[in-house]
Amino acid sequence: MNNMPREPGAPYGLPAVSAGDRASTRNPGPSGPRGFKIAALAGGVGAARLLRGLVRVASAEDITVVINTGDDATVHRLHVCPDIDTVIYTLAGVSDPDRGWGLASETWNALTSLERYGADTWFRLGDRDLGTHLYRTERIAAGAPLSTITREIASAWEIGARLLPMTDDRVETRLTLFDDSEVSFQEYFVRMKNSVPVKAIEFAGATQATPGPGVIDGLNAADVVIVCPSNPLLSVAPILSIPGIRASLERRRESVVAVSPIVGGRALRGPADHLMAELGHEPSAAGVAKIYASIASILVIDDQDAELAAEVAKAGMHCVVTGTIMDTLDASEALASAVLETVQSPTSITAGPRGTPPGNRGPSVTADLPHGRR
Ligand code: FO1
Repeated sequence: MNNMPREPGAPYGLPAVSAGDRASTRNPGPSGPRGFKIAALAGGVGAARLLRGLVRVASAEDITVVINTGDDATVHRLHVCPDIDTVIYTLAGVSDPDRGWGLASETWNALTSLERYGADTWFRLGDRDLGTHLYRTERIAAGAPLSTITREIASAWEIGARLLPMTDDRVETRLTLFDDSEVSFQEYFVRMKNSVPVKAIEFAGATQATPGPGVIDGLNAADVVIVCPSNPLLSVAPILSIPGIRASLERRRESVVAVSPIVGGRALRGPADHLMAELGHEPSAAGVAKIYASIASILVIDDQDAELAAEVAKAGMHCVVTGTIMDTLDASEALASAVLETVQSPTSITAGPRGTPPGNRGPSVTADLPHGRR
């Protein structure tokens, strides 16, 4: 663990972010001292928004991101990795701000041509985005592993953080519906607009898969592991299903901090709230705590859920209450700072309200574990 002295108002072991760093939208470069290692487990848009804040308060080269690939799909014979691309495009500052996925200023001419021919176009690939899928598909056909291709694509977008697919093997998230039919993640999420109740989720191929190169080492070497505010059952669970990953977090759960994707009983994006209910979990920050208690010791929840802090503590996690809605870059940065601060001392955290610049935080609400449960 890193024991660097902490500057006033700075996240743990990291200096306060300068105004210059905050002004830039694309990889501002290292703003913290080298050596404080951060690993993150990431799904799509929620994770990408936290990571865009993280690269502004920590040195990008000290950040390792393990990304879900259970959502990957073959579309028009192209290999599409939605979560990897969402993280890359967001960190590069080129993602579409409204959709959260795909590229900004996108056009859809190829899709329109496909429509003319009567092809299936429910999964929309934009013209600019197509280049990424064409490149990845060609490289896969040439025998390159997904981890190598991801490094190449991230490097082309000048991403400083190390982005790792959870595995180089094919692992597919599959959902069983109440009529016992089985659908892929994208069929459920996009085609069915995640509006059908789900009976079970499976990560096909997971038991035979191995973690991608650097994944276990990156998790073990990190001073802190962040579980990003992604869907616990559809985005984080596939990562944990890869043999070895869950165990590596369980062993060091004291320095694993999760951020709840559920705010006020609702998922900010996607189906996490109703999916949790359908699969027997309480759709709340307290329900998230019960899912994560074995792998993480700290849960960051939103101000709106402050009254759930005691329940989170009862589930066995230290609870930190702060603004978690990342509707601006500053909010992403403030949350990233607050998350890093939690590993300093979960019982005396100062995480300010949403949008409060680092170094100018108000008091937070924290709840500690019931006596004897540390
Ligand atoms: N999401 C949609 O809701 N509709 C789409 O047509 C769609 C296409 C798409 C293409 C490329 C890509 O990288 C992502 C895309 N997404 C689309 C997002 C994706 O389904 C989800 O965001 C993730 O899989 C969940 O994290």
